[in-house]
Amino acid sequence: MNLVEKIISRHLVSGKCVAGEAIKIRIDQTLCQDATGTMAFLELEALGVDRVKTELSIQYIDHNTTQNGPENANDHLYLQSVCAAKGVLYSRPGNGICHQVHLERYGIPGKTLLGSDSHTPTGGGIGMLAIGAGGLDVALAMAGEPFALVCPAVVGIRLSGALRPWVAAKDVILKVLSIMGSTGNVNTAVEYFGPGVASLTVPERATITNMGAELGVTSSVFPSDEQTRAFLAAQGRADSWQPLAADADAVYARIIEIDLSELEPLAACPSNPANVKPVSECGMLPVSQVLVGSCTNSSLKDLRLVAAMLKGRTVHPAVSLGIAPGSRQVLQMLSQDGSLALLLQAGCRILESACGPCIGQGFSPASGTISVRTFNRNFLNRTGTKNDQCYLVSPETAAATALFGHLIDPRKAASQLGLTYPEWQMPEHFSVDDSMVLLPPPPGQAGEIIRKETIGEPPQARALPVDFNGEVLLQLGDKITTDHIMPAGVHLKYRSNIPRYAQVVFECFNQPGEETFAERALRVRGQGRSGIIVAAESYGQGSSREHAAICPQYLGVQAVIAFSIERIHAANLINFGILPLRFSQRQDYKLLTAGSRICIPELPGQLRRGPQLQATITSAAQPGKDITLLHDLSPEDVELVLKGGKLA
Ligand code: MIC
Ligand code: SF4
Repeated sequence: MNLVEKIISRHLVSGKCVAGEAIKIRIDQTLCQDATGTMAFLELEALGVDRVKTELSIQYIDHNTTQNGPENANDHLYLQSVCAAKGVLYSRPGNGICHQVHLERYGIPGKTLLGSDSHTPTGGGIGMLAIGAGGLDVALAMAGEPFALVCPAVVGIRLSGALRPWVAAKDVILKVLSIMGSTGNVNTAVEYFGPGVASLTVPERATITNMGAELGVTSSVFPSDEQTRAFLAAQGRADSWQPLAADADAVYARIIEIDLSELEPLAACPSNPANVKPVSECGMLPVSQVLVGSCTNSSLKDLRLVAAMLKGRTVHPAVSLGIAPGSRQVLQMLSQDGSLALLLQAGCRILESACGPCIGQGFSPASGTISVRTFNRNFLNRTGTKNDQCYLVSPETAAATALFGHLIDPRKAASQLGLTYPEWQMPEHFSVDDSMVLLPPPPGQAGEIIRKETIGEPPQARALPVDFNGEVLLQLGDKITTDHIMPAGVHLKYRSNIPRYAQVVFECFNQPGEETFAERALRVRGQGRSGIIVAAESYGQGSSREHAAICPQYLGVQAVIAFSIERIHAANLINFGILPLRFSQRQDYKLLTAGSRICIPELPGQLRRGPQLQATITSAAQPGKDITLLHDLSPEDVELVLKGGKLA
C-alpha cells in the first residue's frame, strides 16, 4: 500500500479503500479558523452537540484580526466562550496562523485532521492525512460523525537529488503545479516519496503540502521519518512520532519524477498559482511591494533566511516589504536570535502573526503596480486592488526582489551582492510556550456563551422543489474561485451575518448603475423561480468557505451547472441544498446565458433513478430545447440535497 491508503485503511468506517469509491473515515482531530469557525460553531450548536467527540479539536484566531469595527472581536468572544462550553482548545489572537501553529504544536503523524480551511493539508508535511472541508462538515466531525469522501486516486511524486542553494521548497510545489495544473485533480491525493525526501525538513515539506490546495487535490502527504522525528523532538513532542512510509512495492495511479537538483527559482504569474514560469524568464519587472508570510512560507527557516539576506542592507526605496511571522513561536525565536533586529534595521514592516494581507486584510498594493508574495494564492483582486498583478515566489526570491526593486532570480542577486547561501540548522529546541492556547474547562464548568448583536443565525434550509423551475442568473467562464463568489477583504468581517454578507455575492461581476447579482437573485426568487449559476471548467476553486454556498442559497440559488466543480465547493453546495450538476453536451453551455429558463420535471424521482436528468431549456437562442444534465450524487447526497442540506 501507499501511505495514503495505509492511513485511510486505519480510519475506514465504511466503503472500500479503492480509488473512486465513496468512503467514510474517522476523524481524529479538527481545526477551525475564525473566518469559517463562527458559522461552524453556530452549526454545531444547531446540531445540539454538548461536547466534541474528537481526540482534539482546536479553534484558531488568525484571519479576522484587523478589528475594524466590533464584528471581529464579537466573533472572538463568541468563539472563546463556545469553545469552552464544547470542549475545544482556543488559540488566542496573536498566537499565529492555524496551519503553522498546528504543525508546530498539535500535528501527529498517521492521524486524520479535518479543517475548515482549504490549506489544512499543510499537516501532510508531518505525515498526517489532513483534509480541508466546509464548516458544517467540520462541525459534524466534531460531533463524532465520520467524514464522507471519494477515495482518492494517489499520484506519487518521486523526489531525487537535493535542492541547490537559492532554490526552495516553494519551487518544488510550483514545479508540481506547472505539471499537474490547478484543474482536473478532483478526488486525487498526492504522495511524496523517493530518495530526495530525506533532504527536506518538515517546514519545507509543509510548504509543499500546503499548496496541494492549489492543485485542487484532496490531500498531500510526506512520509514520517528521521526529519519528522527531529522536528517533533525539537518541539518537545518526540512521543508523538512514529515512522510511516509507503511499502516498497506500493502502487500509484501515476508517478511524476522530480530531480530536486535540476529545479530553479520559479514564480506563479498573475493570476493563477499554476501559471508558472522561471523567475529568470519573467524579465526585470519593477515591484512596489514584497510580502513574506502566510501559511505557506512563514516558518522560522523562511524568516531567518530573509533576515540573513537583508543583513546590513536596506530594502529598495521603491519597495514596501512586509513580514508576517507564521506563529508567536517563530516571532519569539526571531527576536531571541537577533533576526528581528536585522529585519527592522533593513526597513521591514513587521505584521502580526496572522493571515493579514493574504486574505486582503490590508497591504493592498498601489494600482497598476506589481506585488511579489511568498503566499499561495494570486487570484485576481484577492490583494484588494482591482486588476492586481501578484506573483508568488519563494522567500529567497522575495528577499532578493525587495533589495533590487525588481523581480530577480536570487542566484543572480546573490552573485551581484557576493552573498553565500545562509545555512539552516534545525534548532535543537524550539521555544515552546502554549500559554496562548486556552484549554476548555471540565464539562459543565464553562460560563455563558457570549452572543453580541453581530452574531447571526445558522443558515435556514430550503427544500428543493419537486418540479424544478429555474432561471440562469449568471453565465461564467473557467476557474471561478470562491474569492469571485464570496469576496473576503473588507467584507470578511460579515462572515457571521449571512443577510449582510449575501449582498456582495459575485460583487466583482456587478456593473455600476446596474442591478447587482444579489438584487437580481432576490427578484427571481420573489417571482417563484430557483436561481441557477452556469459555469465552465473548475467552478469553486480555492478556499473552503462554505459562505460561497450559504450566501447564494440565501439569495435563492438552488443549482449550479458547470463542466466541473471542485471537491470542497461541491460538498458545500450539497450541504446547503444547492444541486451541483454537469453538462452532458458541452455545446449546451452556450445556450444557457443569463435569463434562460430551465425546467426539470419530477426532480426527486429523476435524481433517485440515476445520474441523468432530463430538462427543458428556454433561451433566447433556442426556445423549448430538451437537454440532458448529469449529477454525481450518492443516494445519501440525493436525499440530503432534496431536503435542503445537512442541517435540515
Ligand atoms: C483562504 O486562504 O482563502 C482562506 C481565507 O483561508 C479560506 C478560508 C476562508 O475563506 O475563510 C480557505 O482557504 O479555505
Ligand atoms: Fe490564512 Fe492565507 Fe493561509 Fe488562507 S492561505 S489560511 S488566508 S495565510
